[in-house]
Amino acid sequence: MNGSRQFEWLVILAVIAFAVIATQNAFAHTRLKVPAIDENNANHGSTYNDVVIAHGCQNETDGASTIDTIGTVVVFPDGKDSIITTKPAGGDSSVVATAHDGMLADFVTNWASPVTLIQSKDVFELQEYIKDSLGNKLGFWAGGGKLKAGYRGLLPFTTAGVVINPDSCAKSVTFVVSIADVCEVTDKSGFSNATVQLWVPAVGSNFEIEGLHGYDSPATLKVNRTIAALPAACGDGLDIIVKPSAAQLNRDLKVVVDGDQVWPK
Ligand SMILES: [Cu+2]
Repeated sequence: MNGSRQFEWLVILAVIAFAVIATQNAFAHTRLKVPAIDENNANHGSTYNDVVIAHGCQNETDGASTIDTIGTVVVFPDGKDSIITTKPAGGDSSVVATAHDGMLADFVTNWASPVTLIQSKDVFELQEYIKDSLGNKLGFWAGGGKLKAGYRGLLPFTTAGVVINPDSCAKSVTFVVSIADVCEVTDKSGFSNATVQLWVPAVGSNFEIEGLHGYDSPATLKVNRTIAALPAACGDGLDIIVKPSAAQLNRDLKVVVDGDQVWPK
């Protein structure tokens, strides 16, 4: 290999190395450890999963994620007033989703109580369910103690079996999961990259501030159709996306201890 050839190879390797690092940074957000599962009808929590807290909050001096996380709040769409959209399955990502004028039951037959906590004090001392008025477990919060900046935190839970409506054209159903990693307890006016990391879809709730790290970049759980074949009339089928309503987030994305709301203040 002559000198200029060698140089070309070095440049190519450097570009690849940079791309790998850039990609890792791009994915260094709070997400679910298992972001895609198969549909299934298991009753008592079927898929073992973790919320992965990837980094702490950012200090105001150099913007590095050096601030410890003191708690986290996780909420799934309740499926009642959720925002449902559809896209042709496997289509290119530039296709705009179509609003679905109907219920979640059109695509998922058993969505009610998606979350079961796994007891753990590995990261935080306390953990508690977030429930709707019927007692359905829509999410959870964990807090007390802290996750040191520079470490990752795994918060274990299971999701209930999800059954896709066999008569529907749904090829997959993606549930958008809203998460707040709290570094300092504030009210909304105190939300900043130094106090909270909000992984929340932009649906008009109190928890989205344009420009903050994680803006409109929520975690997701994709459930793939694997039981009933797609009806022939469906063609390639549809990918369904389910986001929580703003009203649900304003109601459910919070920490309540012994009847007192602790976060946001
Ligand atoms: Cu991030």
